[in-house]
Amino acid sequence: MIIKSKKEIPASEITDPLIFKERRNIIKAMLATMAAGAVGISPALADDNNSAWANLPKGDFSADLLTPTPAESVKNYTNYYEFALNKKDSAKLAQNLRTDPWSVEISGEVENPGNYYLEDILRQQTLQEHVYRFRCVEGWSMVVPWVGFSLGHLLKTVKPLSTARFVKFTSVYQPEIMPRQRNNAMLEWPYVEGLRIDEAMHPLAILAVGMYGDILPKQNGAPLRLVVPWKYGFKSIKAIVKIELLRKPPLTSWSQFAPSEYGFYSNVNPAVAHPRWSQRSERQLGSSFFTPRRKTELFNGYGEQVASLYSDMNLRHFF
Ligand SMILES: Nc1nc2c(c(=O)[nH]1)N[C@H]1C(S)=C(S)[C@@H](COP(=O)(O)O)O[C@H]1N2
Ligand SMILES: [Mo]
Repeated sequence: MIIKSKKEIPASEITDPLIFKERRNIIKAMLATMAAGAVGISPALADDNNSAWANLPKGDFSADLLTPTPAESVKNYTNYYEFALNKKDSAKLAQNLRTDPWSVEISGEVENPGNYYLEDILRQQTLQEHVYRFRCVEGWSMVVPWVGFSLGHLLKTVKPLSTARFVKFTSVYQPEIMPRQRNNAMLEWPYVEGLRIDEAMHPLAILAVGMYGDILPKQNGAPLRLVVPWKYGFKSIKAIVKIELLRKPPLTSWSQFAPSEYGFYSNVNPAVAHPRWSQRSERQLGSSFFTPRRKTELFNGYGEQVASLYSDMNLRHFF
């Protein structure tokens, strides 16, 4: 068994609180190994020849041809509505978030539910750099070198039951630090997102703990966020504290708030306009005033990898 639930871990093995201080070091050490080229595909995935993953590219998903957006642009232009609507303000206010210690509850339709320290999860996962395009429904985009691990790989360690059809993600609730939770502003808090189980198991779906070769800044979702590059940015939920496997689709924060604007799938699709924004093109963060807008691609350019997940769906239906 790869990770254990708390009750199965002998007291002597429970992570020492001091180890939380070591999170950055754990990640840094793994990154150093990665830079040396020693990190390949993790054994659990390599053995998995009979699953849907077998035919997909393995190992390194870095898209060499993508040029990352300057890190400063990514760090200073953030959507984090628990803190503020304004992108600069949210980047500043998020510095107050408490990310230490951090544990993630994984429960629902699984054989091994539990509450897992992030450090214990990290020690069992293979970190890789994933350079992905990222597209917000507001019409801007960026290219980010995330550092993360396969969501599907983590889910497998808790052994999903055959009844697990959907995955629900919940962000942290810290109203004393997050002003818009305190004021009940806009969304129902905490922030909730979801995926269908096959989407969650897709190798492009990752949980990120870092970016640009360092730990994740608080405003970008530290210490643990989802990244689903073929979907609009709001699906990529930040500061995850709970992952539940469910029989039914969860009600997500944005669908609940504005059902006519935000559906469950939210795959990037330039042919289907959002009621308030055309989705045909995107402004690239960090590009100059004179740079033309980029043409948005179906599935954000990841159609070759993910289109088969939706072969029975009418993509002209918004979201
Ligand atoms: N918890 C939480 N997660 C969130 C959001 C949020 O407000 N709260 N905003 C979403 C939206 S709309 C986008 S576009 C991305 C932005 O990620 P970034 O700020 O790292 O660029 O985070 C998503 N995840
Ligand atoms: Mo967004």
